[in-house]
Amino acid sequence: MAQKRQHPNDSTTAPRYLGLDFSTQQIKAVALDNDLREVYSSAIGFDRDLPEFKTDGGCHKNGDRVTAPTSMWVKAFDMLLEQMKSDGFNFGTLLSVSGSGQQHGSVYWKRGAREVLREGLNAAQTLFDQLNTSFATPNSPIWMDSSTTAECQKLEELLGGAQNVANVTGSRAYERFTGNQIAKIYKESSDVYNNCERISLVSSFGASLLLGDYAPIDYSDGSGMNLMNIRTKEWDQQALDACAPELKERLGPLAPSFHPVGSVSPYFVQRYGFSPDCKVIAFTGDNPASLAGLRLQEGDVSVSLGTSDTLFVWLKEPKPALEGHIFVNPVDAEDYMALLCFKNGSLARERVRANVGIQTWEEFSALLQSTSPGNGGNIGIYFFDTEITPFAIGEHRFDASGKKVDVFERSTEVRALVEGQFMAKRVHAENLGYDIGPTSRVLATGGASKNSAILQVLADVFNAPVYTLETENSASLGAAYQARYGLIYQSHKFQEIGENLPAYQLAAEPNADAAKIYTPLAARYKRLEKSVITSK
Ligand code: XUL
Repeated sequence: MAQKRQHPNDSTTAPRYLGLDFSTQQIKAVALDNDLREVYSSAIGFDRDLPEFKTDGGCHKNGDRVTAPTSMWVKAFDMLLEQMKSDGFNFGTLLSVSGSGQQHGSVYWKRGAREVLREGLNAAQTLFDQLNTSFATPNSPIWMDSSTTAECQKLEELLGGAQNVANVTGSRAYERFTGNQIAKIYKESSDVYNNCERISLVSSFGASLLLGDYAPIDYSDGSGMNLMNIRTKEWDQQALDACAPELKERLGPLAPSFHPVGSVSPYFVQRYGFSPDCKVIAFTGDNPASLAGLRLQEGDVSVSLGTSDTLFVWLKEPKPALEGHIFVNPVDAEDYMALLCFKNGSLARERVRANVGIQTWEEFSALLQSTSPGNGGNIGIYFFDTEITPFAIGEHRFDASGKKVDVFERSTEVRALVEGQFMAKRVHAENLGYDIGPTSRVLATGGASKNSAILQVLADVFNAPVYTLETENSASLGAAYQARYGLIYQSHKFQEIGENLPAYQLAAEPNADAAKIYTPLAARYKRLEKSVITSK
């Protein structure tokens, strides 16, 4: 059964904005009213609601090749709309729709598919029945695929090295990035490539369904392909040529993430009662959409403390590096965002908790609070699993003199872990161009953001106040915000749309001497981290 939630007022005729999220395991819809309050949500889970596609976690894994059936997404979209219809959702109230998609995944439209989208859709039939033969390959590679190491090496070689690829495209070559995925398809299945008329990202694919035509790829999600120049916001010809011939025409144009790309196609007007004036705002990637959903501002960092930890950093002047990703900012195309993933998040926190022989987070907090900021100069680096940022593994402990030691006393160990994790975040954010300023804020989300002792360390290390907020569905919410913003961006700033929304909760403020302690300690951490890096 689909999950749904409906506000009692939903049958009203007041204006609505719709955000769709095409994520790895489900498609979700969130509708907001004019005050951006959620009035409706519904979701279709791929494994649960579409068992005929036999996916596990929304995909098929074959070694390091990971794909999803493209037509499953089409069918899920049909089901989601039918679900909304049977819930009595009034599609005619929608002024605009936007969406987000799992990043990097790609869709290969077959020659002739544009014609079907534009002219051939019959409102009496499902999209699935009419489009399931419109793809040059039935399987879309997704972000979990890691089978393109050879293509990455080739791209870095042809563009003069990893740092050069990062300077142009915002990231060094990554296996899941779409250019390398396209290069693999071209190399291994040239018939698929030759028979393909347009390549969409999952995001622009979703927009194309609604638009009844190929939607442009947006700047932010386009930054996750290793193909777009993040400064000129144009395709980089050298990168295109390194991946496959005649690629530019298959990718089509690019657009700012909050721009209207057209109105919904007559199919949706006839079948579901959308207004013919309902605008489609460019769809974007789920991480950029989440930045919008969190309502990040210039100077802000968001830290999601989950199984792995993820950082979004708002940047004015990006400095691409070998770790992390720079994307064009989804709500201000002149600015940028950095995305940093730290694999050793909660699992590492849980492991250290177990290692020091305690069962609860209360005891963990008590040990943390029994030690002083700066930990007497002791620094720990805990990469139990091979870390992504940086690429390194192992437990490393250093005393105040910089000497490697095998063990710390229990409370020192706990503080070393938490300080080490947050100094890593600060150092890598700074490496990409982040600069802690007087108005900087840290927004903490995820499981560990409930722990105030941990948040105090976060505030001290970043020397900035820490706020928390509930963010169960920041991607679909961000997409719905973009739907609203796309109608008014010419006269408003993105931040203005959220003026009536609840404020964030202040959770921790930095101690007066935080900068004095952590600026030099973070510099020391940076040097020590370098010394434990395994070269890639
Ligand atoms: C980001 C990434 C994932 C997907 C998940 O680079 O690969 O976060 O976007 O949906």
